[in-house]
Amino acid sequence: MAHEFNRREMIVAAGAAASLTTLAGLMPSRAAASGPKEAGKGTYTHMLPPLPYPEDALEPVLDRQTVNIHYSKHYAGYINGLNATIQKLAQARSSGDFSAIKALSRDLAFHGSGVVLHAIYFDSLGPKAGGVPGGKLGERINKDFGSFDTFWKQFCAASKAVEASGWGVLAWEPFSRCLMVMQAEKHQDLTSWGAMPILVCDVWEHAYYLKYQNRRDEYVDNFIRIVDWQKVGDRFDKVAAVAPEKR
Ligand code: MN3
Repeated sequence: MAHEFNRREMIVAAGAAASLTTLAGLMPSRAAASGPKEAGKGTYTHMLPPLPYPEDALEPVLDRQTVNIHYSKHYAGYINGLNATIQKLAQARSSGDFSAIKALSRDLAFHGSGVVLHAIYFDSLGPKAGGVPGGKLGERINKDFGSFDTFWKQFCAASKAVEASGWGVLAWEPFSRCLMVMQAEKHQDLTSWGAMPILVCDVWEHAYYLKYQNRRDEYVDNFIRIVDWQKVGDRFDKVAAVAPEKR
């Protein structure tokens, strides 16, 4: 369900949003169509896109209530937080008062990364899940990891071992032109600059606790049953195509 923004929230600044617009190539099509929207000269806002499948489409791996709360409360909360942060940064530029810049920079990274990762998470899942990736993504996984099974073992191990709240991440790293399995603590920590996530596993407790309680490993082991590899492959094709040539 869409988050309603008031006029105050709609006024955001271009400078901070610019870093996110560079991620347009890896964002899901619905999210890209939903945000950021230009709201006047130099202003942008992010909107919560519609969930691309029914809330019960991921059962039995993820129950309807988990998907509902995760999407309409947590994901929407990060969008709200990002828009508020961008607005505060615009106000700081207008007033010349940058006394809160350290906290605002942290909020920009936290909420901005939260928005990107949740967009990719929900757009990578669906009822047409299962199997293994084909196409260029399948070829690339075999090249960079040896086999799909080896890749998936590393992805699951990384996801399970995240300290506290965070993510398992499969990312295209354009500088080295290779796929990488990474961890993210919170949303923004432990990244490698330039890496573009194409598949992410949310291991914050809000993603699984209603159904799995403390059994994060069981949730991660079941995650493969709801990954839509066609969507992940399409995202890989986009980011690999726009990446710079190897030096
Ligand atoms: Mn989450």
